[in-house]
Amino acid sequence: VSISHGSSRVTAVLPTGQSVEVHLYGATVLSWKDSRGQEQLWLSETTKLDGSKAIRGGIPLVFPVFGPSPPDHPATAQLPQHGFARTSRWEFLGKSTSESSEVFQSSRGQSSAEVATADLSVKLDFGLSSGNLEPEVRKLWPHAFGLIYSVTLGCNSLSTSLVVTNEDDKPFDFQVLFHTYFGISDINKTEIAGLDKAEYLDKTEGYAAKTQSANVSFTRETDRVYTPVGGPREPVSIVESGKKRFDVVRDNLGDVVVWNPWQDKAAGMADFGPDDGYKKMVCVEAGSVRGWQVLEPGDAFECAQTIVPQ
Ligand code: TA6
Repeated sequence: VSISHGSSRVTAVLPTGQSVEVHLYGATVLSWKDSRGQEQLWLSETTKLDGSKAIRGGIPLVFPVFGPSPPDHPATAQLPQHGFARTSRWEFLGKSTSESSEVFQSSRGQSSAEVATADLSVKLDFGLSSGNLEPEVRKLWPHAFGLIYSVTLGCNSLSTSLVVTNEDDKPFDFQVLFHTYFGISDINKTEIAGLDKAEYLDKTEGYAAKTQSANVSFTRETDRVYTPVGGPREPVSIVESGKKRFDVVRDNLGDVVVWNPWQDKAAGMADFGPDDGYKKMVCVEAGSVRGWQVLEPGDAFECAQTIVPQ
């Protein structure tokens, strides 16, 4: 496992070739490649990376509010859309590796060269707290908190997890979501499975409440907040041309947002490029965004997603 920690980016590579790259701005995963070096996420060709705007693509981290702050929630009313986590500079706290497969001892007794690669993984930890938050941001959400965001690269998976701690003397509430942009080859041949019979709010129709029947397919701008009936353990899958590409398994995250901006919205975003890039991406976002998680003083909240390529 090799780690390179440039000024703003941390990259991890497994001996089997998989790699992940995380930008310290927002602790945003920029790239996740399979053992053949094939990119599995989508990143806009015109994304900003200079801190002037959230990164468009990869896995932006949404906290403490999803979307624009709702009018009935004054505590987050002054925050930018999707909160401050994805536009703050995080600290790299370090890495840990695990080899849960048996290790073959070579005749010479050294094992590293022969380590079985079945379950090798590397976990990268990132931190953001009220203590290192920009003061003007701190004013907009004046709570004492700690965030530990972990990105775990495995031979057959990528996990992201977040631990939120309340270090204040009064409770606060929040929403959280991993805004994952999956790379696909053609949105017209892509469906989302695992949401059958799920209730959802249709953001393209004034949050109208609807129920999903069968797989989600895409023919226009799609922006929906699903609450799958099977609960977090039920995988949601990205299916392309009838073949499963990715499973997304959730831990303590009851909602799944499905988004594709389609042609006009994509063309209208300066940091979304190329304009027809909407055909090559789909956002399937594990989160807790319908309602608010309340955290009592001293308590911690943990959530995670695990993405498994099929
Ligand atoms: O996750 C879907 C969504 O809430 C859409 O409504 C759209 O706004 C998208 O997020 C991107 O938001 P952003 O602030 O990154 O442009």
